[in-house]
Amino acid sequence: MKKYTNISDIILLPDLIDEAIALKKNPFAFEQLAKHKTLVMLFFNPSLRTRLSTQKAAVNLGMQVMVMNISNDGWALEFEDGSVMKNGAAEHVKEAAQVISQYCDVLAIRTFAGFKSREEDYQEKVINAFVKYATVPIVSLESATGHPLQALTDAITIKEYQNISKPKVVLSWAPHPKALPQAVANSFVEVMNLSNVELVITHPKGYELNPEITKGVSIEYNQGKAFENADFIYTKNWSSFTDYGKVLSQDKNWMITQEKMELTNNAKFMHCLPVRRNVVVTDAVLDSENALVIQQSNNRTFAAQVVLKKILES
Ligand code: AN0
Ligand code: CP
Repeated sequence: MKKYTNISDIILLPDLIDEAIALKKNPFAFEQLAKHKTLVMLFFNPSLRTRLSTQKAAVNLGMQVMVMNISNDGWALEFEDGSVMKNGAAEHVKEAAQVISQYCDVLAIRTFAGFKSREEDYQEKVINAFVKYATVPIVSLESATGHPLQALTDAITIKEYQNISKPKVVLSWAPHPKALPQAVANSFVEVMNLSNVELVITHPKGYELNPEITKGVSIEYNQGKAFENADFIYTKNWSSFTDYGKVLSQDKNWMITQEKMELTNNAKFMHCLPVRRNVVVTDAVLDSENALVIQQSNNRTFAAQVVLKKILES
């Protein structure tokens, strides 16, 4: 693996999942692999799980880790080629990426959607600038339009908890007061498209995801109908793709409740976290035995560990 910024960087998903599960059983089996190697993690945005689990994953492989909250502590970066840097930005990504590369062996970056323009976000200007100018492999810790480490985690978790060979997996939109990226939903759809599952997406009209990503996936606007026979309910809010970055609905009827979970085939409940209780999902669902959110967050370590291992080995 040369980099991990996209689900398309995965070579063989089933093998990667099996290897992650093996690492979970024996996390220190490769503790010599990355001795004297360094991971730098740059955060343009907040994080709890990604920051701690990726650090833990690196340490499990014997790596050193340096973390920087670059938005607060670094110089403001310029990303446009040929710009006259008279305004806020003090340093161009062209230098910054090459400089950082000299201090590490893998560079991981979190950079959320800016919501200024759909074109800009879907061009992935920030992470692609680092891919272009850095001289070490890049790992996405969630970029403007994707969260591939989360999606790999989710595929691992589904593999662990499925009890039929082809489970029905429902990705359900749920309300949220703020405009959130499509990143988690996009990567989840992409990884499910590589998996042996029946995927159904349910959301209110107007919340259609990028049609290039959902091509061929069944969309059911009736949430209750979508939930019938589901084995996994994966919930996430996202803001509109067509009316880009807008919150079109906060309809409480889309919140995940115990009554809705009862329509399913005793489905497991999944969410990437952080989640707003009693807005996205009720306490009863989140506190139920069917909720996998804590187990999911544990798997973040092994998703990151298998990705770092693959990159270091290649
Ligand atoms: C972010 C998002 O929706 O992309 C990060 C999720 C892992 N969520 C929030 O900002 C609440
Ligand atoms: N799921 C996830 O990426 O969480 P953080 O934003 O806390 O890293």
